[in-house]
Amino acid sequence: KGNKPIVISTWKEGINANKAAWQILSNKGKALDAVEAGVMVTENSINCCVGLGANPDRDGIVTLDASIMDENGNAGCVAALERIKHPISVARRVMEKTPHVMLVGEGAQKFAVSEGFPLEDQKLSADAEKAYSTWLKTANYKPVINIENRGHGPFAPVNLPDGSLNHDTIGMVALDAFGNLSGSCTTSGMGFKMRGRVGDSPIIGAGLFVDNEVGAATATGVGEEVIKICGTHLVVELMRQGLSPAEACKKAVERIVKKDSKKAKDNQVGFIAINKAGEHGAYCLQKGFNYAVCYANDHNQLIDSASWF
Ligand code: SD4
Repeated sequence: KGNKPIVISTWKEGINANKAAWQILSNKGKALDAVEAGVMVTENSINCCVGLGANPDRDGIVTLDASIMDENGNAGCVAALERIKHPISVARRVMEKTPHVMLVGEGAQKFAVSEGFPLEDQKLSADAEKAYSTWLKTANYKPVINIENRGHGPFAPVNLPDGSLNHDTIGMVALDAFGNLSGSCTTSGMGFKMRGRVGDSPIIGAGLFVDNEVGAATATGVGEEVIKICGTHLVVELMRQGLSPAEACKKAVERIVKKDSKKAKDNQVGFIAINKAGEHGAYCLQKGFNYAVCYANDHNQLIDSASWF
């Protein structure tokens, strides 16, 4: 009862990202190209949590994390990348053009520039500037649950030029017409994070994992919690043992709860997954997480994830 091709991605912004991915998948394109083009849409839009318009770290600097994986188990990642618009494409270049998996900070930026990526302005977007100056008043660091669905800044949702309120860190996984799986994940990380902090999104097996024999998964939410259980690797391994995507995501969330149920109550983590048959599923800690599922021209739909709490 699965679908092929299929693409799914995190949060409401996933709808727009899926459209770009579907364009490729529906024309017999590769899942790898689809997951790159898909999340580039989000990197290009002004939003709190992805791309150069996103919230900065505590020092006021936007630093970006991204990862990509193809059907052969190849992977590329960048972390703490500054002033580059499309970290997902730099991650892909790391995968395809270097003997390495991950480049960080200055070295990642240098590599991006050498590959022809333009060095963008350091300036914060107007929305991020506003959110940052509000944050500076208290300089209180506490991740806000479902921030991606509330808009800009951790305190008050702000209407964006396009009238939309929903923005996100984006993770995307896809199965193409040839039955191959790929995935991508890109983010500015937690808003107002410590300088140098890296989350789960650029870490293979944490924010993203693809195994072409079994399935693919990506994560969103408090990256520290995802890293500590090797979240998406766990989801894929659970699918290998026969669990459905939704069951596997639930088990991974359960692992987080079991470790520290008190802490889990205050955090959001969400997983989404697809398997080789094109079935999809999700699970999260707190209500309010959703994901976009697309497997036909007229089927690109936002689905509310079931939650532990
Ligand atoms: C991080 N997981 O840097 C990312 C943030 C995120 O929804 O996904 N927010 O921890």
